[in-house]
Amino acid sequence: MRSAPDRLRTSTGMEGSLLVGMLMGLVTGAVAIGTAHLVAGLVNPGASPIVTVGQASIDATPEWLKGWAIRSFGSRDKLVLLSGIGAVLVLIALGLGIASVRRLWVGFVGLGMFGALGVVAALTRPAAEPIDALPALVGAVTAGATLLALHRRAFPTLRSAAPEPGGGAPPDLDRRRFLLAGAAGGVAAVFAGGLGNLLGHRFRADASRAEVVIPAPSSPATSTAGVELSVPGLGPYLTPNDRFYRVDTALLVPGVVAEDWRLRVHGMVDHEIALGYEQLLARPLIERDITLACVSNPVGGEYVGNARWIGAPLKDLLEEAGVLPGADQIVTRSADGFTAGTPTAVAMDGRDAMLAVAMNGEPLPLDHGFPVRMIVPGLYGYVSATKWLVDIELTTFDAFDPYWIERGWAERAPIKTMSRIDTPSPSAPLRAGRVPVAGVAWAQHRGVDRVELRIDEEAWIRAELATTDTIDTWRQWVVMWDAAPGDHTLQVRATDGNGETQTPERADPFPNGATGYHTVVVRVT
Ligand SMILES: Nc1nc2c(c(=O)[nH]1)N[C@H]1C(S)=C(S)[C@@H](COP(=O)(O)O)O[C@H]1N2
Ligand SMILES: [Mo]
Repeated sequence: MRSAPDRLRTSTGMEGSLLVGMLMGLVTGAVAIGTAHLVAGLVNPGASPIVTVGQASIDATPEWLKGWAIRSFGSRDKLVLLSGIGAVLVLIALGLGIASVRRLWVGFVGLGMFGALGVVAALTRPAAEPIDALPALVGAVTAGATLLALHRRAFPTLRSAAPEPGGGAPPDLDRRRFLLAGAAGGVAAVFAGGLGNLLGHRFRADASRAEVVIPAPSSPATSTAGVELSVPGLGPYLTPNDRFYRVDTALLVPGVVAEDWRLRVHGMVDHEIALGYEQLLARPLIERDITLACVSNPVGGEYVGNARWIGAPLKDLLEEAGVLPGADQIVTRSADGFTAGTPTAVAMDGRDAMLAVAMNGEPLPLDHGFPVRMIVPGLYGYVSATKWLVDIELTTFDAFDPYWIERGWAERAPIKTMSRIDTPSPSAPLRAGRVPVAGVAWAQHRGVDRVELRIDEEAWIRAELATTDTIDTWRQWVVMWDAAPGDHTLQVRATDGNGETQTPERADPFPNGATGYHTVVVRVT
């Protein structure tokens, strides 16, 4: 007879071990599929057992059953079949789990058989590669380890005691440790599976991007002769894609496949529009150089870049949809649920607001919003530049607060006039003599008319400006400086096309963009 406290910790009985077995089976099965799916996400999403075993099962389903499924469920037939297969797998997992309580080897044999099935299903797919066996193998091995760990947590006493010949008293159970381990296993399985899914999407999006051909724009960008000053240490006029800053809320880049992409234009419009990627590419496309900036960019910071974008004008699309009076906000939504709100009046005022599909001569990189993002010259990214764009809703500022507005950032955020000193850098050794001081200045959609440099609080010196063919990009500037030995403070300021000069007042990026003069201290020897 057990004493009362002992009974509390270890009481089991028939139903107890039945439940333990079922949970053990479910968690083990989930870990098998979750980890296999994760590995597939890394090596080849098509090699996930969910795909390979699912496909093999569908292929092996007798015709009469398939016919019945199609007749009864139409286009959802495959989902129904897969759910049926899933239900069978759950039952098998439950059974194996229950059997494993007494005879752990039964569980291992079962896992071995499923692992083998997964490997065969993966390797017999058309165009299979040896690596495709990996997901099922890893799934089976981690599931085996999970089963062992759960069993040890559940029955710590069983390890030492010799197994009793069938029908003995149920083994002792450590319920708390088992439930904790089971929950941890379940969470890990779901997490691994979800991660595998995201990675897998990224794979497919990469493949889809490789297939994309961007048509020639009907309105190409004008020539850029003279926009580039060649000064060592000054960055290029067009920022290469792999050096373009990236800012978003996505933990993992959403993998959107171009062929699956749909855009909905709805809300306060006369008629909704739904559009696929090919239809978007078939529209007249414009090509423009536009400098994008993040509101979080500190004075002198790197969260700004200039690219040559190709896209379909947003205005045309909105005119086709017919914007209803009063719809003062365009809310754009991404595949991962991010939202931005752009003033309708700004998008419609004739500037080159576009649904961009290409960046610097390539389809949009995944990190920068493939397949489609929005670009609106003159507005910070968080109120305009939605990446992985899937939805455009005409609404009002009163009716909806987008992502960053909910978090306190300004509702309307035109880009503030800003200038930056790129060279000389404070860290580099500088020799006395004639040195170029150079950088960029931007005031998108107002244009940069003047840049001035001040050295050691003396008079402002007017910088030489690179040419420009648009008011939507930054402008490079340079001043030749006779640098004398000693420490010197360099400061820059720009004046926009409306004659307004940058304020010297220092402000943090929150809530609508930083201000102040970029100031660099250099040591000349
Ligand atoms: N889907 C999505 N789009 C987004 C964001 C985001 O978090 N998610 N961030 C915005 C912000 S704050 C900026 S500054 C720009 C940056 O674009 P980039 O990463 O291509 O430079 O994207 C905008 N578009
Ligand atoms: Mo941003």
